[in-house]
Amino acid sequence: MKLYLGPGPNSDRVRIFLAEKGLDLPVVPIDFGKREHKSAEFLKLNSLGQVPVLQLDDGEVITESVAICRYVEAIHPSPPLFGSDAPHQGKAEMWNRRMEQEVFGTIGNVVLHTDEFFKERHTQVPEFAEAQRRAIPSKWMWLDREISDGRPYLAGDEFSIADICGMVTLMVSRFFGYEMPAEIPNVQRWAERLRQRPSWQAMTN
Ligand SMILES: N[C@@H](CCC(=O)N[C@@H](CS)C(=O)NCC(=O)O)C(=O)O
Repeated sequence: MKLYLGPGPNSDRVRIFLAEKGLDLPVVPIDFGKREHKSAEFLKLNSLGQVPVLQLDDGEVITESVAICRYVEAIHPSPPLFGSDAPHQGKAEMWNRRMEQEVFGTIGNVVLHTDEFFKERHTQVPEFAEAQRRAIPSKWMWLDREISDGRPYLAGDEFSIADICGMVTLMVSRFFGYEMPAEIPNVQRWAERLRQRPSWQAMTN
C-alpha cells in the first residue's frame, strides 16, 4: 500500500485517522510547490490532481479522504472511528457531513475564493467569499447550540470521523486566522478535548 499525501486538511484528515488507529503506512510526499500533484504520472492516479490518494498493492486506487478512511476502517476496525454499532454509525455519518458541509465548507469556501493558490483552479467570486466569511461565526454558534447537551464528541459518547473533520476545521481556521466567536463555551470545551488527543499533538508538533 502507498499513501500519497501533501499539505492541507484532506491529507491531514487521513494522517489524524491513521494516528488514531495507531497505523503507519508508507507515505509518498507530494510537493505542491513543485506541482507534483499535476504531473502526468500523478494525474494517472487521480485525474483531479488532488491528494490524498491511496494505492493498494494490486494497483487499485482510492481517492477522497473519507473514502480512504473508510477503507482503512474496514481492514483495521479497531478502534471504530465510523461508529461501533448502527446508531453510532448513523450519528457519525450525520455529524461528519454536518461538520463538513456547515462549518468546514463555509471556511473552505472563503479560502477557495480568496487564496492565491486556488486562483487558477477556481473562478474566485469575492462577494461570495465575503458572504461566507460573515457566515462563519453563525456556523460555530449553531454548533455550540447543538452540542450544549454536554456530549463529549459530535456524534455522542464516541470519538469519531466527525471529530476528525472538526480537528481539521479548527486547524484550517487557525491557520488562516479566522476568528471564532467569543461566546461558544461548548465548542471551546469540545475543541480543548480534541487538542488533548495524541493525534492532534502529532499533527501540530
Ligand atoms: N474531496 C477531496 C478533496 C481533496 C483536496 O481538495 N485536496 C487538496 C489538498 S487539501 C488538493 O490536493 N488541492 C490541490 C488542487 O486542488 O489543486 C478529499 O476529501 O480528499
